[in-house]
Amino acid sequence: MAEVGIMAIDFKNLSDRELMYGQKTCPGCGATVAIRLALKILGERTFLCIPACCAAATTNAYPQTSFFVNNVVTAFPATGSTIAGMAAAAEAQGLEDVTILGVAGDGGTADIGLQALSGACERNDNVIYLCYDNEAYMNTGIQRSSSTPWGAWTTTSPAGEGARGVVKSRKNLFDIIAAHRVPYCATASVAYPRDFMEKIAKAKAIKGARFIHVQAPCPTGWGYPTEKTIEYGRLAVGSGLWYLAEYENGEMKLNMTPKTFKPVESYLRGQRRFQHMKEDDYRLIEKQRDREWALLRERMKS
Ligand SMILES: Cc1ncc(C[n+]2csc(CCOP(=O)(O)OP(=O)(O)O)c2C)c(N)n1
Ligand code: SF4
Ligand SMILES: [Mg+2]
Repeated sequence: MAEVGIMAIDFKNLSDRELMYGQKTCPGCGATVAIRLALKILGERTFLCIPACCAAATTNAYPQTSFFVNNVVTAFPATGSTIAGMAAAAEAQGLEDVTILGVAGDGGTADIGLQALSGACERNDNVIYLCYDNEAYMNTGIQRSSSTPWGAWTTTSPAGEGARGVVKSRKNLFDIIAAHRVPYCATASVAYPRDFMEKIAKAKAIKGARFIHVQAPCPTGWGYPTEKTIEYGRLAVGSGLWYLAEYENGEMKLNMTPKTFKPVESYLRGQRRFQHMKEDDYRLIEKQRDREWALLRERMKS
Protein backbone atom coordinates (compact mmCIF):
# COMPACT_ATOMS: atom_id res chain seq x y z
CA MET A 1 0.00 0.00 0.00
CA ALA A 2 1.22 3.50 -0.75
CA GLU A 3 0.63 5.73 2.26
CA VAL A 4 0.28 9.41 1.50
CA GLY A 5 1.44 12.00 4.06
CA ILE A 6 -1.12 14.76 4.40
CA MET A 7 -0.14 17.40 6.94
CA ALA A 8 3.24 17.55 8.64
CA ILE A 9 3.01 17.02 12.40
CA ASP A 10 6.09 17.00 14.60
CA PHE A 11 5.25 13.60 16.14
CA LYS A 12 8.49 13.42 18.09
CA ASN A 13 7.67 16.58 19.98
CA LEU A 14 3.98 15.96 20.38
CA SER A 15 2.79 17.01 23.83
CA ASP A 16 2.56 14.26 26.47
CA ARG A 17 -0.43 16.05 27.94
CA GLU A 18 -3.64 14.06 27.68
CA LEU A 19 -6.89 16.00 27.42
CA MET A 20 -9.05 12.92 27.94
CA TYR A 21 -8.49 10.27 30.59
CA GLY A 22 -10.28 8.33 33.30
CA GLN A 23 -13.20 7.47 31.02
CA LYS A 24 -15.27 4.39 31.84
CA THR A 25 -15.25 2.86 28.38
CA CYS A 26 -14.68 -0.87 27.81
CA PRO A 27 -11.02 -1.94 27.48
CA GLY A 28 -9.91 -1.68 23.86
CA CYS A 29 -12.51 0.94 22.93
CA GLY A 30 -11.69 2.37 19.49
CA ALA A 31 -13.84 5.44 20.04
CA THR A 32 -11.66 6.47 22.98
CA VAL A 33 -8.53 6.25 20.81
CA ALA A 34 -10.15 8.51 18.20
CA ILE A 35 -11.22 11.22 20.64
CA ARG A 36 -7.99 11.17 22.63
CA LEU A 37 -5.84 11.52 19.51
CA ALA A 38 -8.07 14.22 18.05
CA LEU A 39 -7.81 16.29 21.24
CA LYS A 40 -4.02 15.88 21.27
CA ILE A 41 -3.91 17.66 17.93
CA LEU A 42 -6.67 20.19 18.55
CA GLY A 43 -5.38 21.23 21.99
CA GLU A 44 -6.76 22.93 25.06
CA ARG A 45 -8.59 25.68 23.21
CA THR A 46 -11.21 23.19 22.06
CA PHE A 47 -14.89 23.50 22.93
CA LEU A 48 -16.35 20.03 22.74
CA CYS A 49 -19.92 18.87 22.29
CA ILE A 50 -21.10 15.24 22.48
CA PRO A 51 -24.64 13.89 22.15
CA ALA A 52 -26.01 10.76 23.84
CA CYS A 53 -23.66 7.89 22.91
CA CYS A 54 -20.90 5.76 24.48
CA ALA A 55 -18.51 8.72 24.38
CA ALA A 56 -20.85 10.86 26.49
CA ALA A 57 -22.09 8.17 28.86
CA THR A 58 -18.60 7.01 29.80
CA THR A 59 -16.99 10.41 30.25
CA ASN A 60 -19.55 12.65 31.87
CA ALA A 61 -21.09 11.04 34.94
CA TYR A 62 -21.80 14.25 36.88
CA PRO A 63 -19.92 15.59 38.81
CA GLN A 64 -17.02 13.81 37.11
CA THR A 65 -15.67 14.42 33.64
CA SER A 66 -12.85 12.78 31.69
CA PHE A 67 -12.21 15.87 29.60
CA PHE A 68 -9.72 18.62 30.24
CA VAL A 69 -11.34 20.89 27.68
CA ASN A 70 -14.68 22.67 27.96
CA ASN A 71 -17.41 20.24 27.04
CA VAL A 72 -21.16 19.98 26.86
CA VAL A 73 -23.45 16.99 26.37
CA THR A 74 -26.34 17.66 24.02
CA ALA A 75 -29.48 15.81 22.90
CA PHE A 76 -29.07 12.81 20.60
CA PRO A 77 -30.11 14.53 17.32
CA ALA A 78 -28.59 17.92 18.12
CA THR A 79 -24.79 17.82 17.64
CA GLY A 80 -24.83 19.76 14.36
CA SER A 81 -27.11 22.49 15.67
CA THR A 82 -25.40 22.73 19.07
CA ILE A 83 -21.94 23.20 17.57
CA ALA A 84 -23.40 25.71 15.09
CA GLY A 85 -24.63 27.72 18.08
CA MET A 86 -21.29 27.35 19.86
CA ALA A 87 -19.46 28.62 16.76
CA ALA A 88 -21.80 31.62 16.56
CA ALA A 89 -21.21 32.34 20.26
CA ALA A 90 -17.43 32.09 19.83
CA GLU A 91 -17.58 34.51 16.90
CA ALA A 92 -19.78 36.94 18.83
CA GLN A 93 -17.24 36.93 21.65
CA GLY A 94 -14.35 37.46 19.27
CA LEU A 95 -12.70 34.11 20.16
CA GLU A 96 -10.55 33.41 17.15
CA ASP A 97 -8.16 30.82 18.58
CA VAL A 98 -10.73 28.18 19.52
CA THR A 99 -11.89 25.01 17.79
CA ILE A 100 -15.53 24.02 18.03
CA LEU A 101 -15.66 20.24 17.93
CA GLY A 102 -18.65 17.92 17.77
CA VAL A 103 -18.01 14.22 18.45
CA ALA A 104 -20.84 11.78 17.78
CA GLY A 105 -21.42 8.11 17.05
CA ASP A 106 -22.70 6.65 13.80
CA GLY A 107 -26.29 6.51 15.08
CA GLY A 108 -26.13 10.13 16.21
CA THR A 109 -24.65 11.14 12.86
CA ALA A 110 -25.93 8.97 10.01
CA ASP A 111 -29.42 8.55 11.50
CA ILE A 112 -30.95 10.87 14.06
CA GLY A 113 -28.43 13.73 13.79
CA LEU A 114 -28.17 13.89 10.01
CA GLN A 115 -30.53 16.84 9.57
CA ALA A 116 -28.69 19.06 12.06
CA LEU A 117 -25.34 18.05 10.57
CA SER A 118 -26.62 18.76 7.06
CA GLY A 119 -27.69 22.25 8.20
CA ALA A 120 -24.26 22.99 9.68
CA CYS A 121 -22.55 21.79 6.49
CA GLU A 122 -24.89 23.68 4.19
CA ARG A 123 -24.39 26.92 6.14
CA ASN A 124 -20.65 26.22 6.25
CA ASP A 125 -20.58 26.81 10.00
CA ASN A 126 -17.09 27.08 11.45
CA VAL A 127 -16.99 23.66 13.15
CA ILE A 128 -15.28 20.28 13.06
CA TYR A 129 -17.61 17.29 13.27
CA LEU A 130 -15.96 13.98 14.15
CA CYS A 131 -18.10 10.89 13.72
CA TYR A 132 -16.61 7.81 15.40
CA ASP A 133 -18.18 4.84 13.71
CA ASN A 134 -18.49 1.63 15.73
CA GLU A 135 -21.14 0.52 13.26
CA ALA A 136 -24.14 0.24 15.61
CA TYR A 137 -25.93 1.85 18.54
CA MET A 138 -23.56 0.46 21.14
CA ASN A 139 -24.44 2.49 24.20
CA THR A 140 -27.97 1.10 24.26
CA GLY A 141 -27.01 -2.52 23.61
CA ILE A 142 -25.93 -3.04 19.96
CA GLN A 143 -28.84 -2.00 17.74
CA ARG A 144 -28.39 -1.62 13.97
CA SER A 145 -27.71 1.85 12.55
CA SER A 146 -27.65 2.89 8.89
CA SER A 147 -23.86 2.52 9.12
CA THR A 148 -23.94 -1.13 10.19
CA PRO A 149 -22.38 -3.20 7.39
CA TRP A 150 -24.15 -5.82 5.31
CA GLY A 151 -24.53 -9.16 7.06
CA ALA A 152 -23.72 -7.97 10.60
CA TRP A 153 -25.64 -9.38 13.52
CA THR A 154 -27.07 -6.84 15.95
CA THR A 155 -29.91 -7.20 18.45
CA THR A 156 -32.25 -5.62 15.88
CA SER A 157 -30.82 -7.51 12.89
CA PRO A 158 -30.74 -11.10 14.12
CA ALA A 159 -28.83 -13.86 12.37
CA GLY A 160 -29.29 -17.61 12.43
CA GLU A 161 -32.08 -19.89 11.19
CA GLY A 162 -33.79 -17.92 8.40
CA ALA A 163 -32.08 -14.59 9.21
CA ARG A 164 -28.82 -13.15 7.89
CA GLY A 165 -28.16 -10.04 9.93
CA VAL A 166 -28.36 -6.69 8.14
CA VAL A 167 -29.62 -7.21 4.59
CA LYS A 168 -28.79 -3.84 3.05
CA SER A 169 -25.63 -1.90 2.32
CA ARG A 170 -24.54 0.83 4.70
CA LYS A 171 -25.11 4.51 4.08
CA ASN A 172 -22.07 6.35 2.68
CA LEU A 173 -21.62 9.34 4.99
CA PHE A 174 -18.48 10.55 3.24
CA ASP A 175 -20.38 10.94 -0.05
CA ILE A 176 -23.34 12.59 1.69
CA ILE A 177 -21.20 15.23 3.38
CA ALA A 178 -19.00 15.80 0.31
CA ALA A 179 -22.22 16.47 -1.61
CA HIS A 180 -22.70 19.51 0.65
CA ARG A 181 -19.52 20.92 -0.93
CA VAL A 182 -17.90 21.53 2.46
CA PRO A 183 -14.29 22.80 2.54
CA TYR A 184 -12.99 19.51 3.96
CA CYS A 185 -14.25 16.02 4.55
CA ALA A 186 -12.36 12.75 5.14
CA THR A 187 -12.59 9.15 6.21
CA ALA A 188 -10.02 7.69 8.62
CA SER A 189 -9.33 4.75 10.91
CA VAL A 190 -8.02 4.57 14.48
CA ALA A 191 -5.71 1.84 13.22
CA TYR A 192 -3.90 4.42 11.07
CA PRO A 193 -3.24 7.06 13.76
CA ARG A 194 -0.76 9.05 11.73
CA ASP A 195 -3.15 9.47 8.81
CA PHE A 196 -5.98 10.26 11.25
CA MET A 197 -4.03 12.87 13.21
CA GLU A 198 -2.80 14.50 10.03
CA LYS A 199 -6.38 14.80 8.86
CA ILE A 200 -7.38 16.35 12.18
CA ALA A 201 -4.48 18.81 11.87
CA LYS A 202 -5.52 19.68 8.35
CA ALA A 203 -9.12 20.19 9.44
CA LYS A 204 -7.94 22.45 12.27
CA ALA A 205 -6.14 24.70 9.81
CA ILE A 206 -9.21 25.16 7.58
CA LYS A 207 -12.21 27.43 8.28
CA GLY A 208 -15.80 26.40 7.74
CA ALA A 209 -17.57 23.05 8.07
CA ARG A 210 -15.19 20.13 8.30
CA PHE A 211 -16.18 16.50 8.74
CA ILE A 212 -14.11 13.41 9.61
CA HIS A 213 -15.61 9.93 9.63
CA VAL A 214 -13.34 7.62 11.59
CA GLN A 215 -13.86 3.89 11.86
CA ALA A 216 -13.57 2.93 15.55
CA PRO A 217 -13.71 -0.84 16.20
CA CYS A 218 -15.68 -1.87 19.28
CA PRO A 219 -14.68 -5.14 21.00
CA THR A 220 -17.96 -5.31 22.93
CA GLY A 221 -20.30 -4.82 19.99
CA TRP A 222 -18.25 -6.60 17.33
CA GLY A 223 -17.22 -9.49 19.58
CA TYR A 224 -13.44 -9.83 19.45
CA PRO A 225 -10.71 -9.83 22.15
CA THR A 226 -10.10 -6.36 23.56
CA GLU A 227 -6.43 -6.23 22.56
CA LYS A 228 -7.29 -6.59 18.85
CA THR A 229 -8.87 -3.21 18.12
CA ILE A 230 -5.99 -1.95 16.01
CA GLU A 231 -5.62 -5.34 14.29
CA TYR A 232 -9.29 -5.28 13.21
CA GLY A 233 -9.03 -1.67 12.12
CA ARG A 234 -6.07 -2.60 9.93
CA LEU A 235 -7.86 -5.65 8.55
CA ALA A 236 -10.91 -3.55 7.62
CA VAL A 237 -8.71 -1.29 5.48
CA GLY A 238 -6.50 -4.13 4.21
CA SER A 239 -9.45 -6.18 3.04
CA GLY A 240 -10.99 -3.15 1.31
CA LEU A 241 -14.06 -2.98 3.55
CA TRP A 242 -13.13 0.49 4.81
CA TYR A 243 -11.29 3.10 2.79
CA LEU A 244 -9.24 6.17 3.62
CA ALA A 245 -10.13 9.19 1.52
CA GLU A 246 -10.42 12.96 1.45
CA TYR A 247 -12.62 15.54 -0.23
CA GLU A 248 -11.10 18.96 -0.67
CA ASN A 249 -11.47 21.80 -3.17
CA GLY A 250 -14.20 19.87 -4.94
CA GLU A 251 -12.01 16.82 -5.51
CA MET A 252 -12.01 13.38 -3.93
CA LYS A 253 -8.85 11.41 -3.41
CA LEU A 254 -7.98 8.00 -2.02
CA ASN A 255 -5.15 8.11 0.55
CA MET A 256 -4.44 4.39 0.33
CA THR A 257 -4.85 2.26 -2.72
CA PRO A 258 -4.30 -1.42 -1.97
CA LYS A 259 -2.81 -3.29 -4.95
CA THR A 260 -4.29 -6.52 -3.64
CA PHE A 261 -6.81 -7.01 -0.90
CA LYS A 262 -6.58 -9.37 2.05
CA PRO A 263 -9.35 -11.99 1.96
CA VAL A 264 -12.50 -10.56 3.56
CA GLU A 265 -12.74 -13.55 5.90
CA SER A 266 -9.47 -12.47 7.56
CA TYR A 267 -11.48 -9.48 8.85
CA LEU A 268 -14.89 -11.12 9.30
CA ARG A 269 -14.23 -14.60 10.68
CA GLY A 270 -12.93 -13.59 14.12
CA GLN A 271 -15.84 -11.28 14.96
CA ARG A 272 -18.90 -12.57 16.79
CA ARG A 273 -21.25 -10.34 14.76
CA PHE A 274 -20.25 -12.22 11.57
CA GLN A 275 -20.11 -15.73 13.10
CA HIS A 276 -23.13 -16.96 11.13
CA MET A 277 -21.48 -16.24 7.77
CA LYS A 278 -20.64 -19.00 5.36
CA GLU A 279 -18.30 -19.22 2.38
CA ASP A 280 -21.05 -17.86 0.05
CA ASP A 281 -21.45 -14.77 2.21
CA TYR A 282 -17.73 -14.04 2.07
CA ARG A 283 -17.75 -14.32 -1.71
CA LEU A 284 -20.79 -12.04 -1.96
CA ILE A 285 -19.11 -9.42 0.23
CA GLU A 286 -16.01 -9.70 -1.93
CA LYS A 287 -18.10 -9.05 -5.04
CA GLN A 288 -19.71 -5.99 -3.44
CA ARG A 289 -16.26 -4.76 -2.38
CA ASP A 290 -14.81 -5.14 -5.88
CA ARG A 291 -17.76 -3.32 -7.43
CA GLU A 292 -17.39 -0.51 -4.90
CA TRP A 293 -13.63 -0.22 -5.47
CA ALA A 294 -14.03 -0.13 -9.26
CA LEU A 295 -16.30 2.88 -8.76
CA LEU A 296 -13.98 4.47 -6.19
CA ARG A 297 -10.99 4.19 -8.51
CA GLU A 298 -13.01 5.66 -11.36
CA ARG A 299 -14.20 8.72 -9.49
CA MET A 300 -11.30 9.46 -7.12
CA LYS A 301 -7.69 10.43 -7.63
CA SER A 302 -5.21 8.20 -5.87
C1 LIG B 1 -34.10 10.99 21.07
C2 LIG B 1 -33.34 9.86 21.72
N1 LIG B 1 -33.58 8.60 21.28
C3 LIG B 1 -32.89 7.58 21.82
C4 LIG B 1 -31.97 7.81 22.81
C5 LIG B 1 -31.26 6.64 23.44
N2 LIG B 1 -29.89 6.52 23.00
C6 LIG B 1 -28.87 7.04 23.73
S1 LIG B 1 -27.38 6.70 23.12
C7 LIG B 1 -28.06 5.77 21.87
C8 LIG B 1 -27.19 5.04 20.89
C9 LIG B 1 -26.13 5.90 20.26
O1 LIG B 1 -25.55 5.24 19.16
P1 LIG B 1 -24.35 5.90 18.40
O2 LIG B 1 -24.67 7.29 18.04
O3 LIG B 1 -23.95 5.00 17.29
O4 LIG B 1 -23.20 5.96 19.52
P2 LIG B 1 -22.58 4.71 20.33
O5 LIG B 1 -23.51 4.42 21.44
O6 LIG B 1 -22.46 3.59 19.38
O7 LIG B 1 -21.28 5.21 20.82
C10 LIG B 1 -29.45 5.78 21.93
C11 LIG B 1 -30.34 5.07 21.02
C12 LIG B 1 -31.75 9.14 23.23
N3 LIG B 1 -30.84 9.45 24.17
N4 LIG B 1 -32.45 10.15 22.67
S1 SF4 C 1 -19.46 -0.55 23.71
FE1 SF4 C 1 -17.81 -0.23 22.22
S2 SF4 C 1 -17.81 1.97 21.72
FE2 SF4 C 1 -18.98 1.65 23.65
S3 SF4 C 1 -17.48 1.97 25.29
FE3 SF4 C 1 -17.53 -0.24 24.86
S4 SF4 C 1 -15.91 -0.57 23.31
FE4 SF4 C 1 -16.32 1.64 23.39
MG1 LIG D 1 -22.34 3.66 17.23
